[in-house]
Amino acid sequence: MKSMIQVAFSVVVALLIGMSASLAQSTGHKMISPNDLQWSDVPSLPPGAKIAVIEGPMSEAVPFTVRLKFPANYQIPAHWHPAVERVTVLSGAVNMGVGDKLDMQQSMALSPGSMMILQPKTNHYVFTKEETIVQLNGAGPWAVTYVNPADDPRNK
Ligand SMILES: [Cu+2]
Repeated sequence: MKSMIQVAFSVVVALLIGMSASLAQSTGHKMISPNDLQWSDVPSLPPGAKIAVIEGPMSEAVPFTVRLKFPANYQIPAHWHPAVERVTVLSGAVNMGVGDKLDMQQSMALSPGSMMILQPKTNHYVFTKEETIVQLNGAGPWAVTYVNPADDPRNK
């Protein structure tokens, strides 16, 4: 009988330890340094961009934080998102414009420290002249919809 109680006790302890471990994973705070970032390709953007997901995933209804790295002379044709897009420039410069078609004459250059907050379903475009890193904050589920479907790299 005593051993039964001991077994039951250790099962409860094991469950509690397991629960606190998974709680720590879902609510634990994160300390991220640039060296921790793992960069990968971005199927929804023209080739050349890299993404590092810090918080997410972007496909679920949770807050996300990602970094995007664009090479020099990179362009993202006009597109929109289903939710508010918050862009903070970390390095380089991002040129952004609002409209249905990429127009290099109609844009604003955002330098490091600058931020842009874009409302859902606003057509906008991006281009760079130098390598640029931005941070994107928003809430999923995220999507990129191109004004002209032919611009969508997933259709190529
Ligand atoms: Cu965008």
